[in-house]
Amino acid sequence: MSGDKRTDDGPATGVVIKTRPKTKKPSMYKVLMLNDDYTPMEFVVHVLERFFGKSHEEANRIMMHVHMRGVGLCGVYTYEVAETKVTQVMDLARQSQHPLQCTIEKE
Ligand code: TYC
Repeated sequence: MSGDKRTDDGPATGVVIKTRPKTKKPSMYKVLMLNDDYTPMEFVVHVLERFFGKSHEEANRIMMHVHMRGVGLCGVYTYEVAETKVTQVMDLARQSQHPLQCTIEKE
């Protein structure tokens, strides 16, 4: 018999040691919407649906929160995605001649 039973103290084989992959979680950034006196409520709701994937109900809730409190959270993204969302919002607001502003804040 000379099969797979270990009978000496030779080097162990087939032992897999899991090493932690050296990856880092990306920093995340909040996209915040700011209130103003002129942008129509429906426009803000539209923006939240179109660029932040919110349902009509959630978009309304966020818009009203911003309207009442001055600032509100649209979403949390990696830097490049957050930056793109802000650009998209500001471009559409400018085209539509609304003063709507949104900003990025590191989480
Ligand atoms: N305050 C605006 C109004 O009364 C509505 C509004 C809500 C504007 C949220 C901007 O981010 C905003 N028409």
